[in-house]
Amino acid sequence: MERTLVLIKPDAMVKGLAGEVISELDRTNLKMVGIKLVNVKKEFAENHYEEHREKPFFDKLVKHLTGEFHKNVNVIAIVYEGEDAISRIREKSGKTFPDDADFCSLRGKYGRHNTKTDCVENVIHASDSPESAKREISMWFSEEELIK
Ligand code: FUP
Repeated sequence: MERTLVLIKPDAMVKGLAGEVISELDRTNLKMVGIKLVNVKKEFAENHYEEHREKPFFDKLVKHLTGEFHKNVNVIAIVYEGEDAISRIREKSGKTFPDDADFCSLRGKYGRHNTKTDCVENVIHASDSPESAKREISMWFSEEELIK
């Protein structure tokens, strides 16, 4: 049994795609055990993307998650639980870069590289390993906010 964190990122929120994303993720038949709307602050976004702190795209990544490119819109954070939850959600998400992602994946369908802002607008974040899932879930949710 695994848990994984999903974030519906500002590009998807501003385009009204939250329902579509959740419908698609529901088809995995994983159990949703936590969901909330979050106004992401800069320092929090920097901690979320800690592993990329030294990368040249870090600043853009943080600006994207805080909604700076998308009217400062909020983000939806969700925790899914079930067998192989991490890989099943990653498969629905598609590869990191929308141009590389399967056409039928969420990133393939709805993502883009915004050439004006040079930002990878890739619709969702999904934990990539049990270690990162554990760290990310504890950052975004308290124990009380998750269904037992
Ligand atoms: P993923 O786990 O698929 O979200 O991908 P990564 O953890 O490798 O990257 C996190 C975010 O950084 C992605 F959403 C997109 C962004 N990114 C870039 O903008 N440029 C890069 O070269 C790599 C990642």
